[in-house]
Parts: sequence; structure tokens; C-alpha cells
Amino acid sequence: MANPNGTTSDLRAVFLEVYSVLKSELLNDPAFEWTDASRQWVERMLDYNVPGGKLNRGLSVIDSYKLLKADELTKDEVFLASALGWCVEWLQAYFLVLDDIMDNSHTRRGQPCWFRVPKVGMIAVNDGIILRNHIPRILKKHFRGKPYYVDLLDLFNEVEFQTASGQMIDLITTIEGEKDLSKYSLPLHRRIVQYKTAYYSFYLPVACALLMAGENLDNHVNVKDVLIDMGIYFQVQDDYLDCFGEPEMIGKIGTDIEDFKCSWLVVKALEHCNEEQKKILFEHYGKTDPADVAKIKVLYNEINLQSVFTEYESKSYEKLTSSIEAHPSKAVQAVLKSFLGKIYKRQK
Ligand code: DMA
Ligand code: MG
Ligand code: MG
Ligand code: MG
Repeated sequence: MANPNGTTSDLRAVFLEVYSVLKSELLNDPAFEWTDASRQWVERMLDYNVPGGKLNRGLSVIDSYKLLKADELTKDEVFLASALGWCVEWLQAYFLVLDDIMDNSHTRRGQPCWFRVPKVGMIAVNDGIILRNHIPRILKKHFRGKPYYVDLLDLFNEVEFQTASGQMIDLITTIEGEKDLSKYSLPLHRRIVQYKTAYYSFYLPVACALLMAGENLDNHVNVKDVLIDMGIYFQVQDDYLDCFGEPEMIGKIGTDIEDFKCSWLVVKALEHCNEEQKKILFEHYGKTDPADVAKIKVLYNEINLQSVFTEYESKSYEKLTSSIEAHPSKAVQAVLKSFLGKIYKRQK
């Protein structure tokens, strides 16, 4: 039976079983002398941070691989595609644990951010590093003998570097004492989100599937370009939901206004406001007082940012669909369309 994500609930169950296998391998990693306390810590940390999301990125590796192979997958192939899917989810968990500290966030996936859990605090920084280190350990255990092993390691390294660089430019635009809204523009926003979100969320899962299918990534630059545009659209949705989404639905409480983020919303607000409204933006954006935040939200409503977003959303969908249809391979088209279908008009 297909769920709203277009993924069969069966596949999700298989995927989660692979999580259990990978977890128990990591908890018995012979490179470390485990104690009960250390094993319990890592197990709780993994269960708290790795499997609780939508799993779109991880499941996309299996979906994409299936479409590329155009054939029933063997049990072994399903396991390997799932393991790669989990590596993407591990990478995401690593970035999110640290992102929530840096963004001073409160909740994630409907529960307190990991660093806010009693007795965790800044141990979360090292937990992030552990999560990051689990990826090459999973890859080594299951892919060491594959012809694409080196390419896989290189792919994860490149994408991690791109993501960390995106996070860096996201963060340095908000430095205290240098807050200046006039530097915020659509090109800056695009640069930030391309690096911090698009590579790891969209390109990485499909690139994993392409490598497993024996493809050379250098031959798929046009696929990459479409996926990057899809990732930019996805992060605009994330920026929109940060302010207009229901915390119960999105599982997190927005902090972009408080954090002086170069969000798509503030960039569009600057574009659509009059001189008087501009003054309000300059005065109240990036302050933690709820009264300041409320003033920004009133302004966003006055200039009808919700409909600016709705317009953007349908335009992006049209553009993405026509780039996808321009692709020569029907299998690749199917991979890209399936991905787009999972995120179009998402509410969480
Ligand atoms: C997050 O951007 C990007 C990474 C690499 C985690 P964000 O801070 O807008 O994400 P979220 O809204 O989920 O905190
Ligand atoms: Mg964040
Ligand atoms: Mg962030
Ligand atoms: Mg966000």
C-alpha cells in the first residue's frame, strides 16, 4: 500500500530493520572497548537523533536505485541501498544535532533538541562528531570490496564539505554587531541554501543510487543541476514553514526571525515593503523579544507573503517539471519526478 510519500509501508519497514542491523554493528564495533554505559549512551543517542524524521532522503536512495535498475532488487541489493540511505540519514542527524545548538533551537521532530535533553548539553557536540564518524564505518563494513567504494567515500566527503560551508555562510551573515539587512538578497539566499541544504538532501541520495548502479557521476551533471534547483525550492519551503508552519506539524519551533537568518521570507519582505515597513523590518528583525518577532509576523501578513510563496511554489513546480522532461532518460526522469512528488506542497 502506498503512503502519502509514494513509498510503500513495506519498504519503510525493511528500511527500519536495516537501521537495527547497522546500529547493533556500531554498538559492537571492535575498534572500541565498550562498557555498558558507553553502549547505552550511543544507543540512546542514535535512537533519539537518527530514525525519527520523515526518512525521505534515505528512502530516496532505494527508490532511485529501483528506478535506475528497472528490475526487482535482490535482498542483498535492498540491504545495500538501505545502508546507503541510512548513511544519508546519519549525515543529516549529525548536521541537525549541531545546527540546533548553533541556531539556538528548542524542538526537533516533535521533541526537545538533543542538546536540551537533561545531562546531554554540550556532550551533543561530541555526539555529532560520533554520528559523523559512523558513516565511514558503515561504508567500510559493507562497501569495502565494491568497485565504487572510493567514489562513495569521495562523494560523502565532498557533500559534507559543501554542507559545512553552507552552514558557515548561513551563520556568518548573522554575526552580532554586523547585523545589516541591506546585505540580504536573493543571490545570497540562493548561495546559502544551495550549499547548506541542496547537495546533501537532494544530490547525495540520487548520487548514491547512481554509484550503486555502476554510473560515473561525471556523466550526470545535468541531473545534479535539477536536483540542486529542487533543493533550493525545498529550503524555501523550510524557510516558509519556519514562520507559517504549525509547530505540531513540522515538529520544530521556528527561530529564523530571532536568529536574523537570511530567510527567503525576509528577502521577499525587503522586496515587497514600502519605506515605512522597511523601517519596521530594520528595527525588529533579529531580536529575541517575542514582541519584536510578533511585529515582523504582522508585517509579513500585511504584505501577503503567503501568497508570494504560493506563487513561487507553483512557478518552481512548473520549471522543475519542464527541466525534468527535457532529460533524455525515462528512468532518470522517473527518479527526479518521484523526488519532486515527495516534496511538492509539503506541510512538514
Ligand atoms: C539547516 O538549515 C541546514 C542543515 C545543514 C541542517 P535550517 O537551520 O534552516 O534547518 P532547520 O530549520 O531544520 O533547523
Ligand atoms: Mg536550524
Ligand atoms: Mg541552521
Ligand atoms: Mg529552517
